Amino acid sequence: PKPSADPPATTVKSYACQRRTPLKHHNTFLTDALEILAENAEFNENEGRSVAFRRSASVLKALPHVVRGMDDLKNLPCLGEHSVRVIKEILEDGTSSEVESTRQSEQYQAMKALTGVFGVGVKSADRWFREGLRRPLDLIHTGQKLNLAQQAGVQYYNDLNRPVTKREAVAISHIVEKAVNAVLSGAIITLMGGFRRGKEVGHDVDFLITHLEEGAEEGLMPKVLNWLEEQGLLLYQKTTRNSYLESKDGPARPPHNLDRFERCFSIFKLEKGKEGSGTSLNTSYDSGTTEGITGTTEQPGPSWRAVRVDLVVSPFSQFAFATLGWTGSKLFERELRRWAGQEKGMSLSSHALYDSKQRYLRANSEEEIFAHLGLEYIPPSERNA
Ligand code: DCP
Ligand code: MG
Repeated sequence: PKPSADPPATTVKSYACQRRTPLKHHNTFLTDALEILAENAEFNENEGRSVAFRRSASVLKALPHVVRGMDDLKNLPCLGEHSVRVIKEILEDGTSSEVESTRQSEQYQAMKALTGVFGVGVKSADRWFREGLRRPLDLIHTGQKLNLAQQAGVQYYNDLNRPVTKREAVAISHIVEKAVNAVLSGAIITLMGGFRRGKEVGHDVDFLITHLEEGAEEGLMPKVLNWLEEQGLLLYQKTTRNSYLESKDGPARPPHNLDRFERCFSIFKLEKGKEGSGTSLNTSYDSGTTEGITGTTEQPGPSWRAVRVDLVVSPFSQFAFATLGWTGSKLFERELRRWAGQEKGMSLSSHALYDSKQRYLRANSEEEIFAHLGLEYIPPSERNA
C-alpha cells in the first residue's frame, strides 16, 4: 500500500437505471461468483436474497476499473454484508468457499440442469429434485408427466442450451420479417432483449412487432404463426395474451388498449449454413409435419437446429414502453420499475407509465420515458446491469 494520493473516488448511483453498465466490464471474477449465489437463492425461492446478490454484482459491473482491494468498495451502494464477505474472500484467497460449495452442490447442479429445460420452472424442478431426479433425461426414464412445452424442452435440450449467435439471430430476423410481411404490409419488426444490448450470444431471440397504424397489428400473431407453420419453420409455439389488467387499473387507461399485447413463446427450426444470407427460407422442409403444438418428432441433425424465439406484438401507442420493457436487462427493468415506484410514485410497465396521480404519460420514444422518470437517457448497450 503506497501513501500517495488516492485515485478519485468512483461515484456510483444506487439504482441500476441511473448508471451506465457496458456489456464487457472489469470484474467478472467477482460478478460471476455473486451471480451463482443469486441463482442459488432463486432455486431456493428466496427472491430478496437473489435480488440483493444481483444488485451487488451489478454495481461492480458499472465500475470503470478492476476491484483489487476492499478500499475499492468504499462508498459503493447496494453492497450488503453477505456480498462484501464473499468479495473479501475472493480478493484474499482467490475463491469463495461458499460459492465453490454451492457450485459443487448436488442441489445447485440438479436445479441448474432441470430448470435448463424449456418449460420447467423452479417449482417443478424442486419437486423433481426432492423425488431424486437429477438430470433432464431422468424426466423421461421415470415417466414424469410433462406438458407440451416441457416435452419440447427435453426433445431439444441440447440445442436450446447451446448459445444462439448473433448471426443466427439475424437469420431468424429475416425469417420473422418475411413471415410478418407476408401477412401484413408495413409492420415494424425490432430485435429486442440481449441482442439489442449488443450481446454476441443469447439464450433466445426476442422480437417486438408493431404497426404505425394503430389497430393494424390486431390479429397479426395467429396469422404469422400460421405462415411459419405452413413453411415448416415452427417446432413449438404457445401464445399467451398478456393480461394488461393485472396492475392497478385507473379510469384514465384507454380501454381499447386492454388485452392487446400478445406474446408467443416458440421454438424455430433454423436451417444451418444459411445464417446471414437473407434467404434462410427454404421450401424443402418436409411438409405437413408442424400441425399442432409439437410439430415434429425429428431430432436436430447436421442440417438444422432448434432456437428459442419470443415474439411480442404491441399497438403503436405502447411501442415505446414495450421497447423499453423488452430490451432488458432483467435487473435494469426491475430497477426502472423500482425507481418509478419508490422515487417518483409512478407506475411503469411494458404498456404504459402512470404518474403519482394515476395520469397516463404519453411517450413516443424511450428517451421520452426516461425524461418522464427524471432519468438521464441510457442507451441499450449500457443497460447490461
Ligand atoms: N423481460 C423482463 N422480465 C421478464 C421477461 C423478460 O423484464 N420476466 C424483458 C427483459 C429482457 C427481455 O425481456 O431483457 C428479454 O428476456 P430474455 O429472458 O430473453 O433476456 P435477454 O434477452 O436479456 O437475455 P438472453 O440473452 O439470455 O436471451
Ligand atoms: Mg433474449
